[in-house]
Amino acid sequence: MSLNDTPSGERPHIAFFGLTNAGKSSLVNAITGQDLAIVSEKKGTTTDPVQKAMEILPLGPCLLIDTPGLDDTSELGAKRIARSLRVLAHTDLAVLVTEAGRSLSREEQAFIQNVEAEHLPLLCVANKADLLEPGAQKAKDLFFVSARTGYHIPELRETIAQRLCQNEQQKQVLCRDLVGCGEICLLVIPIDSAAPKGRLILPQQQVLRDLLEGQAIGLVTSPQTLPLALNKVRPKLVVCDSQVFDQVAEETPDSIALTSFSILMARYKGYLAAAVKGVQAIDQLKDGDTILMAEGCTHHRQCEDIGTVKIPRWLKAHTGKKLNFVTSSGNAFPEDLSGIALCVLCGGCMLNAREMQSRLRLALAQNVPVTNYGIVIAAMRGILPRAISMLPGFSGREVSGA
Ligand SMILES: Nc1nc2c(ncn2[C@@H]2O[C@H](COP(=O)(O)OP(=O)(O)OP(=O)(O)O)[C@@H](O)[C@H]2O)c(=O)[nH]1
Ligand code: SF4
Ligand SMILES: [Mg+2]
Repeated sequence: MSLNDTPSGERPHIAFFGLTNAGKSSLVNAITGQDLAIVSEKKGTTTDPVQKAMEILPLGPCLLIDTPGLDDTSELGAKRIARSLRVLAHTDLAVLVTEAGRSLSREEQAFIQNVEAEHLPLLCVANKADLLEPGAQKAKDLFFVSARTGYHIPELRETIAQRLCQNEQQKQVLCRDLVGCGEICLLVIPIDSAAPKGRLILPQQQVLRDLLEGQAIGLVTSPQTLPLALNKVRPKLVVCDSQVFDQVAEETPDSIALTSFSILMARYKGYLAAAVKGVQAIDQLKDGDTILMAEGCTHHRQCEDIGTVKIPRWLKAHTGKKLNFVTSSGNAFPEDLSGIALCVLCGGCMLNAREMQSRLRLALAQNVPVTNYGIVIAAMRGILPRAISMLPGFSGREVSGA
């Protein structure tokens, strides 16, 4: 996916699950109208989840994910099944591909229970309908399709789009609810050696885009020209890069609302309240504690060394403790968090809301507090109450000592 495409975190994730040979890969190909996935009569052809960013009508940009079979009995089968199930963490709509004319297997039934436990939308389709006797395609709740003949494929695309549109309508906006039509939002973006050459990073682009959609006026300044900008305009909201939070807080009058890109992202991805609660764990950190810094992308990170160098240095100085730091990146979030005292998530602009919330649930289930980059920086600088108090549902008093 190029930088000009819709980011994967913004695309609904549609994942296809099922037994080996059910026709998952064939169905992905039929829906996209392209030979993306390898198809064969040999069981276990797909060995790793394969994802592809696509535009399919009438849905628009989305991410289709083909997975290995849920009944893979090969030597590596258990690992492949675990990888398939891990895909559920970032799936917005699960499609269970069964075969027409047979009843659900034990694995398929267990999968349905798994999806229901995650409160995830599920679509069950019975593939290979072409092999049924005419008139036999009536089973309740099952969508009869044929990847081979194209039978019901346009209807399946429509149904997928409808189910996902319901999700989209419930989505949290990024910042346009904070700055009204015609009001000014001033973005403070440092252009230093850590900034990528020739472009803005994704959270900055997304905030600008959201302001435009809300008919607000988005202005951009560097920290150096912030005083000049504030002399010329009176913004309703200032949004800054977390790294310059303290300088921006000092120079922005208290009467102007101030927050960071990272805090807006945590709200957008649905875990801000938990992250504000989780940050209070920094005051309980002890010598020898290990902190997990979880980044959402792999190499060519857009956030440079903020998670790996700067926050660790600032946290050690703030707490005065001898802390250890471990890092995870991309989709490789560890399932076992034993020995982790605090988990600090990045803004997660490359990941979808479900993935961020699933990381949160996984950590909280193991009693590991979770917070995020911008929140931990704001808390260390003593400006967290101010940085959240303008957000609906927050007053700033959520932060202890505020
Ligand atoms: N008759 C018929 N055969 C189909 C249909 N869809 C897929 N097949 C065949 O079923 C076999 C398995 O298809 P795949 O798409 O590779 O199945 P899969 O679920 O991805 O299998 P694994 O990757 O092994 O888990 C192939 O021989 C396909 O040609 C269909 O609608 N009708
Ligand atoms: S590290 Fe996180 S916030 Fe930074 S660019 Fe990657 S996904 Fe986005
Ligand atoms: Mg396959």
